[in-house]
Amino acid sequence: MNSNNPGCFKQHRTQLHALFQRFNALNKPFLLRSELQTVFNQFCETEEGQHLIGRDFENLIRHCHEAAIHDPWFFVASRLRIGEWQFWSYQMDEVYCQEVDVTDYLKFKEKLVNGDSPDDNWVLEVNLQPFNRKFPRMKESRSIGQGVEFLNRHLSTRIFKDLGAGHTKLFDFLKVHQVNDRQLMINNQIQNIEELQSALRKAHKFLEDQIPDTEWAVFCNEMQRFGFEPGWGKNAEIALESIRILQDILEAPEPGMLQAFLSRIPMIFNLVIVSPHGYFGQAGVLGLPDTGGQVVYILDQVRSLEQELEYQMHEYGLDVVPRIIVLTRLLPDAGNTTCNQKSETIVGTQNAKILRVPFRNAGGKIIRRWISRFKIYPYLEQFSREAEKDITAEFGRKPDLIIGNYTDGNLVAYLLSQRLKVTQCNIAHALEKTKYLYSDLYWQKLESIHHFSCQFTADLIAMNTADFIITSTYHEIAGDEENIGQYESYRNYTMPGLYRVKNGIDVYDPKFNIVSPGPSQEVFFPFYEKNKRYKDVRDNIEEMVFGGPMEIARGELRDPSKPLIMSLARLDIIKNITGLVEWYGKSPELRKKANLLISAGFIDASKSASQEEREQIARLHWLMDEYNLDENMRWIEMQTKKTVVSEIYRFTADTRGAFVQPALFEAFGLTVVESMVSGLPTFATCYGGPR
Ligand code: UDP
Ligand code: LCN
Repeated sequence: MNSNNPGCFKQHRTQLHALFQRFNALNKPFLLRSELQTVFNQFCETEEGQHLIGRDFENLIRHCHEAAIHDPWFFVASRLRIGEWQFWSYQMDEVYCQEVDVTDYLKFKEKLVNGDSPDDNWVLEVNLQPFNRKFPRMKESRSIGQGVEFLNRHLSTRIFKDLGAGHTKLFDFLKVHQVNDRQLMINNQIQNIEELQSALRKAHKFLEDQIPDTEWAVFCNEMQRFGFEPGWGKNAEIALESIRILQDILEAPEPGMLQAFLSRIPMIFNLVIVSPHGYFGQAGVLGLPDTGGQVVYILDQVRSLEQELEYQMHEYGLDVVPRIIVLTRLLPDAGNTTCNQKSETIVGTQNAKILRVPFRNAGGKIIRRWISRFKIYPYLEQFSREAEKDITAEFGRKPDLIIGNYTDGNLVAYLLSQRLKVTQCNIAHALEKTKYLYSDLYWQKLESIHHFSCQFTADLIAMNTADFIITSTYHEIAGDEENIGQYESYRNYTMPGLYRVKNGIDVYDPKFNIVSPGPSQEVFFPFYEKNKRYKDVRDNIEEMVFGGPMEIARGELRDPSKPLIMSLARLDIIKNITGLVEWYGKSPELRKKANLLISAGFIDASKSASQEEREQIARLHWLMDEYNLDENMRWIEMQTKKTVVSEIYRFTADTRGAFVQPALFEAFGLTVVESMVSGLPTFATCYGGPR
């Protein structure tokens, strides 16, 4: 469509007028993509509508993701392709259209929420694009999330194009490596790139003459005389390989080689993983409020990371012990969990621990009880100060990498990284913005509970300061043709009365890298691998599901021969467990064919510390009463042990059952992969990661 031709739709004036009236008749200030498409499709079935098929206007509506409407004005946001947007305004009476810039579009939305405001011109407008201007960007949407590959390609081309400057960069990079004040890789004997090349030749020749498995310690003096320090390899064979790769890069760089070389250089020895909210512990915590997949993800990640780091240290000949600290909140009133302990060794690791730091109020008094993840922002700066002292005391130096998790952890990671000048990595797990419809526009209404003003600001700061971001899926960054990515939703948005964001994040930024989590296969495995299963755990579950009255259960299944439809999750509104119970309750056919098994929350609401959870518990009881479900449905309290939870999936499979993940929105959904690995047919929400 030609933006210089505002009258471009004039020939279909009457049809467009009729269509706009249909949009207007919905009587909503904002229309979603699905609403726009439905109205348009219905209109196209009419005689009048036929005229718009195959025209520019159809193309525009098909790309439209949102519209704001206030008679006679109609503004649309059109997504030309992933991450690329255009904005248009239409005057409905005149059928006059023109392209507008993002600020005008956002201003129009603000007006619809807050009315005309005299302060309009004083709204803070955030544009982060200029800060990234010099950094390379990807162009193809299929490259999104493959930042490392892209940067290696980019770097090797630059080294190749500008051999002098590129080589100097590589040389400077090799010089900076140290651990515990000990120089690694190259020493002062080598002062420039020519000397490096000459030393590499000498070392190459020397190493070729060694027996391959001769250890570095045997020839370390010769290597030191050439200018080389530990880090090249534990023995002659590996060190020779590293030297060859570097020689090849200096001769003619190539991305694969660069990646291979960079991944051999030991750079991370001490790392911090930040996850402040919820109950971060190793037992008895999963399913408690704000405590689920993130804890599972981090503990699994710590074990793999430690193994990988130990392997690297060993292979590259360093007798350094990698150390990992998971930084979380100390909760004096921790119920039956260990979250009131200052520190805890992580099971299955050599040198990884959980370190807990309390939240304090302005007077310095420790906050004793769990508080919702939405309400912890006032405590994070003080938390990060105290944590900084504890971490540096623990390591005896600053860490090499700080990984944040979720909005609060990413904000703390940012604060720590800025102060300590350390590389910052973010993992969002779940960006709340896309979970709640119009959460940015109507933030004021949601503020008392959700405090999105803090949450989205923290997200924006952390995602822009992060050196790299790990996501679980492509979808999390960039969505798909029909859905906007979770990160993409931060590109431009407005929070009327607070600030508007013009360029918040660019999904083509190479800082994004996809690493999908999976379930631990020691615990989660298919139901038919009978020899790996624990009979006593299965028997207990059988009793819990098909047994009689118990304090931790409600409902008694009258016909245990029916397959089980099963779901388990934290009892948050967004998980929509109550939705599933309602669908089941309303379906006589389903009730005839299958039983429903729910494992979530507590049966007795007074056991819960969370208002949201208590409300969901009350609703579950109400639904069971309303639909008379006590003979078709068994509701058991949340199960927090992995051995039990994994067996519940397999037990469900034994009954020829299925798993349902009915969330209103799910960022990734570990239960979905746990269920699939267990061999269960799995039905998952189409909103978010599972898609
Ligand atoms: N989980 C559990 N007991 C419960 C609820 C959840 O053990 O009552 C575990 C579940 O097996 C999974 C994690 O907690 O490993 C939930 O992760 P998911 O990504 O599905 O959701 P989240 O809670 O992180 O939103
Ligand atoms: C948080 C969530 O809400 C889930 O969707 C993820 O699977 C989990 O974290 C782990 O990343």
